[in-house]
Amino acid sequence: MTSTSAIRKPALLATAAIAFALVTSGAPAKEKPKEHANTPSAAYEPSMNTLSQIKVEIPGRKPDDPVMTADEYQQANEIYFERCAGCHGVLRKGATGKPLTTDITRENGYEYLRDFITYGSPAGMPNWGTSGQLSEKQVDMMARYLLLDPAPPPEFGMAEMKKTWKVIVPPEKRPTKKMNDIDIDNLFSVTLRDTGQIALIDGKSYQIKTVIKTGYAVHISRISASGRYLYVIGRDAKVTMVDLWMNPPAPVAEVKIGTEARSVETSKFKGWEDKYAIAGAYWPPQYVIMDGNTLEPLKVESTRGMIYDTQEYHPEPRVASIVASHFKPEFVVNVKETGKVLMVDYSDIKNLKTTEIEAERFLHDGGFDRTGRYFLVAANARNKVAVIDTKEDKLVKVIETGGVKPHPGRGANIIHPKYGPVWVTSHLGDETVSLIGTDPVNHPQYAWKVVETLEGLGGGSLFVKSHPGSNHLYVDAPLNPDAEISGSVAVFNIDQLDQENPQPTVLPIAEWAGIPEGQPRVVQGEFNQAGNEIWFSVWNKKALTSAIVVVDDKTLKLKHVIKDKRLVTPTGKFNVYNTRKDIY
Ligand code: DHE
Repeated sequence: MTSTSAIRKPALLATAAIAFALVTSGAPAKEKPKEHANTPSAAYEPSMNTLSQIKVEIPGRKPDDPVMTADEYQQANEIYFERCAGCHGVLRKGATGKPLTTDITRENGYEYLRDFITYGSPAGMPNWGTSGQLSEKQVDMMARYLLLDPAPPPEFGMAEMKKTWKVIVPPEKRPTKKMNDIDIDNLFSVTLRDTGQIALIDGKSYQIKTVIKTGYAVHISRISASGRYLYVIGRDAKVTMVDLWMNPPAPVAEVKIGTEARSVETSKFKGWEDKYAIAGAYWPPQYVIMDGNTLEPLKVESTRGMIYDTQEYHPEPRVASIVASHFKPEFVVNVKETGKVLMVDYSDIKNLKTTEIEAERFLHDGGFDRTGRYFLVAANARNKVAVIDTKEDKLVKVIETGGVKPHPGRGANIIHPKYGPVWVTSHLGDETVSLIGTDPVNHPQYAWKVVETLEGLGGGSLFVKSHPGSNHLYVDAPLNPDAEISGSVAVFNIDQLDQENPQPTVLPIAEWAGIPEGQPRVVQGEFNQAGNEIWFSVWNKKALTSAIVVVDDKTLKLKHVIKDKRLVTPTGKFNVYNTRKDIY
């Protein structure tokens, strides 16, 4: 085991990552040094890859429009959606970045835009030109493109969805009992990001049971309450429903619910198990409730509307995380740009009732506390976490996390020796790991406060993980620029968290994987059903070898390395039991 001191570079990204791809007012920073270019935060802004593929035309010309061919406009539009829309919005009306509508860009003029794109700004706009990511020609093209009106991408309503909806195996033709010998509850669905596939891996033998084609740049998997069906979402907004009873498990239905999406979930409340699925889109800004058995789209709801605090209209509020309430027949839908949490009552979708909770802008990912009652969601660009009471349908509190850009995944629930039950998040922008008290009944003095902060390995952390049976808290740092850090995981001993300045053990996971090529990043720990081992993805470039490293949770020793040529760019892993029961 490597010692912590050798690897730790605590404040590595604290300042560099404070701002993430924001265009601020003021002049471009011509003197901007190269290292200001792409912080982990900037690199982690959404890329609208599938939206970029749509064909667009130059909107009606204005007399003083710059000259641009249709082909150039198309190319510039692709670059814009892939690199800029995540911050500045598909319609250029602004998100975490400033608006780039033509009233503003024309006021600033071509040269200003060209320099801004070339050199970036100290506040976080990447230096696309001087970093070499865009050529001089491309920068010139982008500056001219921004002086023209944007071409709004098409909507995607029920008619379009129905055209993509396929029931591959109708319910009546599906098996009536489990046809395979797989221990489904200990199966892992592993995202193979760059091949648009998932691998289903047996939690005991570590064998790949099957590989299934899913949507483009597939993102996450969620499991139906019964554990039989697996729902997967691609960034192209394609939902794939897999029947785990089939031999081998295979897709039984699919549908596209938009052009860009990130989240999917299924109904979990008693009496509603497996009844509905829901998916949320980045574009168009909407969520869709589907039949849980066939994926037939039943209800499409737009999220366009007013920002919770300024009460100004936002044209494209993206749907971020979605979870299913355990207390009511409700989905908890988190809307990024308007900062609202929607409690969508699915008990009567013909007369849909939604409770709209004011939370905080830029909601992203989150998870439940250990009781399953409180949902904690990161408003990452605001350095805050909002706590939602899913029993009362109310905001409990918005908490400053004390770090830069919290990114919990679903977070981790542990019992702190002093503060009782706490929920944990790490941060993209710095090394802070924040522990938030979650027990208003037995530990009211600590509830909804950051009771302790730990130092992880550095900025660029994406996920934390623990398990009720484990005495460890695991913190990754895959987006840290330092290869040694991004290839390692920090592990805190929960029993020792009441000691002064608890130090983690550092596990050199990438080294254990024994991959000589590339700079693989170690990402997202996921426990097996028993909670006695934790799996980490060793995520390399598409053409290079990747792996999954299995760690014994008791001894923190290497238990197994899964290597297989089908394991291309593994990232998220979803253990069937833990995912359907919200254990993390
Ligand atoms: Fe994710 C969850 C959005 C990039 C791996 N990611 C989420 C969720 C959202 C989101 C909204 C919560 C879903 C939910 O719970 O319903 N992710 C985005 C982005 O917008 C972003 C920043 C950029 C993009 O263009 O997509 C992005 N995500 C990534 C990655 O690059 C990761 C590391 C690798 C990959 O496979 O794409 C990645 N995201 C994950 C994982 C989860 C996730 C593994 C689920 C964590 C969990 O524990 O549930």
